[in-house]
Formats: sequence, structure tokens, C-alpha cells
Amino acid sequence: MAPISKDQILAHNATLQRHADTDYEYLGEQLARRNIDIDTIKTQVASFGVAIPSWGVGTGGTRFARFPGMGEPRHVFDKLQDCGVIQQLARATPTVSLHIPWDKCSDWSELRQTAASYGLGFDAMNSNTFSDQKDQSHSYKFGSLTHADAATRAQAVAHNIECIEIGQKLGSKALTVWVGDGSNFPGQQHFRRAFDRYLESTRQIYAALPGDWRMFLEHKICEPAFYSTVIQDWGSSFMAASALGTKAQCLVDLGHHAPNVNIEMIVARLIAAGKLAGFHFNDSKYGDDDLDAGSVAPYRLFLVFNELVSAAHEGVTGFDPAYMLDQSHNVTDPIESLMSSAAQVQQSYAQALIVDRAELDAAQTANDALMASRALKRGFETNVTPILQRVRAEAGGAIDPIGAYRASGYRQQVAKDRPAVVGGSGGIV
Ligand SMILES: [Mn+2]
Repeated sequence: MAPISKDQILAHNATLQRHADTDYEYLGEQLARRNIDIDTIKTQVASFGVAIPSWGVGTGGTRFARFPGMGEPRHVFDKLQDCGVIQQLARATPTVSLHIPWDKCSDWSELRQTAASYGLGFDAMNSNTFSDQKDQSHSYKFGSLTHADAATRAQAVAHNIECIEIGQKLGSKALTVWVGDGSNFPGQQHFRRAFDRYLESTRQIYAALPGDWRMFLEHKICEPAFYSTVIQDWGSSFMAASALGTKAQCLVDLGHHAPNVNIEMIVARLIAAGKLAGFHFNDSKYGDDDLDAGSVAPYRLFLVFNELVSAAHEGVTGFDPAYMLDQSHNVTDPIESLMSSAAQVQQSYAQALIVDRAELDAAQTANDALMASRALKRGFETNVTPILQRVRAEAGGAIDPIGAYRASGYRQQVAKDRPAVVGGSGGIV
């Protein structure tokens, strides 16, 4: 089931093929001069995938308002169709990450089959105890997994276990837990007791994990609680993951840190500790802005990938991060933003792959700061677009995904069946 016709993609590629081939050849020559085989890099990039969050295909919103776009997905099947378009054209997003209860449906096996028909699988499951669901007995206004009341905590634990059970039906292998629990006033919450309650609750969830599953603990500095949050930073996350066991690891959302925090260094620490779960990619200027990956600080994204490629290069034991986009699209067509962000992440990976590791090692050992910096910059400043274009085209995707998408008229087409939505599910997590 292909949302966009293959002939349309081929016709679009035909107009770009000659230039794409010339550019690939020229880049191949340049890289050969640095003793890098472009086809090897291409193969590595082709095997890289980043998951799409189901909520990403809807228009997001801010704390102030949400301005819906046309043809927004009405339910999880529409969301899968949009994810199918993204994967069909950009060929970098083979999995979808669901959010419960936003993506609840009555037939999980039908959902799994539908996903497979688009060539999609399922990534980590995401629970939601940061907002109240219809008909739930206890409110999360003052917390969920860390709530002072045991019955509220039990309800939040049960919801997470339900997410695991749904995920098992879909072939997912991980549960991501992010809680908004925290406080708005000094003194409102007993810091140590709240953390102890978090451990007590997450232990029960951890005990329900199937043997081949992982639990991703996502930290966030602030919001919705603005004085303190229980899992505020990677230190708290690391303490919790260590207490829980080997299946629990720390998830890094790039937007969940204070401005100027050295995120690539946090990544290196988590790798060293065997506790890096993976990523939620996005970009930010001020806080958890959920801007498109690499739109503001592409060098930072590259530096994160430099740590990842370095760990893979050195064969760090147990190194197996999960990659996902986590963005809120307010002024763009979400499909375009997600395709462009997936390519940005792929690009950072490719640029990190072409860093000369031996040269970097030698410069570090010799305390040659300038040459070390240059070794990284040479990777970052290489235009790897021809590699990405070739990867997409060889997989049946579009040389220029956004151009092909606009030419297809997909959005106008689905808008006929999907009435404009006011409000709707979405959010920033
Ligand atoms: Mn996130």
C-alpha cells in the first residue's frame, strides 16, 4: 500500500538524477583523497533509521494556542498513512513510536498489519501520566508515579503496564517513561521522598517488562512543573536507571536541558556507563522549544553523532541507542518537517562517519587543540547531500523528498477526507 505512486517518484527523480550522479561522483573523488570510500559511508547511512513519533504528524501547539493545518490525521490509522508517506519518500524512518492513550484503537493486529503494509514497524511505546484521561479515578494534577497518594501511583503504574501489553501486540521492544511530576513552590514536595516513590513505582513497571524489552527514562529540566521536577537531569535519571537494573537506561531529549549545557558530554558519560537508551531529536534556542532537528544548532547535533560514531568505532559493549524525532510543528506541514529533520539527523551521522578518527586521536594525544578541532570541522563542513540522495534513490525513495511531496499533492488529497480539526491530540513531551 503506497500512499504516493511509485511512477510519480520515479518521474520526479528522473529530472534530478543526472545532477545527483555528478555530485555523488565528485564527492566520491573528494573523499577518496581522504582515503574514505564513499560507498562504505553510503551503506552505513542506508542502514540508519530514526523513529517518527505518532504525535509528530499532527500540528503541535504551544501553551498559548494551536493552529491546525489542513488534512490533519484524525486517528492513528491516518497518522500511520502520513508516516508511510514520510518513509516512502525519505527512506530514513522505518518505525513509528506510539503514544497511549492518544493512539488507542480497537484492533491492534489490524494496526500492525496496516503499518507493515506501509513498510513500517513500531518503536518504543510512550505512556502518558502527565494529563488526565477521560473517566480515570485519580487526577495527576499533583503527580503520577511520584504522587503522595498510593492509589494515584497505582493507577499510573497500571497505565504503564497497559502500554507494555499493547506494545507486545505491535512488536515494540521498549517503553519510554516521562513524567511531568514536580513542584511549583519550594517546600511543596519532599525531594527525597518523591524520588523514592518514583523508584517504588518504576520498579513495579520494570518487573512487568518482557525479557527482551528496555525501559527508557526521559529526564527534563522543567515544565510543566517550574520549580522542580523529579527526574530533572541525567544525574537523577542515571540514579533511577542504575537502581532499576540493566534493562533501564537514560533517554536524552535534546531540548530537555538548560541552555548551554554540553549535551554531547552527557551522551559520552551515559555511553561510558552503559546507560544510553537513545534520543529524542529536536532543536532549541531557549528551552524545550521542540524546533526541527538541526534547524538552530546543527553543529551540536553533529557533535552528538561524533560521540555515537566514536563509541561504535571503538566497539563499546552494549552500545545500541534508539533514535527518535520529538518535535512540535507549528508553522510547517508536519510531513515536510519530519522528512527534513530525518535527513538532518542522517546528515549529522554521515558527517560524523567521515571524521578521520586516527587524525583526531593523534591531535588529542599531542594536545594539538587546533588540529583536533579541524578534524571535526572537516567532517561537519563536508556536504554529504549526494550520499543521502543516493541512499534514498536506491531504496526507491525521492532524491528530493520535499519537492516530490509537494508535486504529489498528497496534502490536498487527504484534506478532502479529513475535516479540519479544532484542538485534537498533540503536545510537547
Ligand atoms: Mn521527548
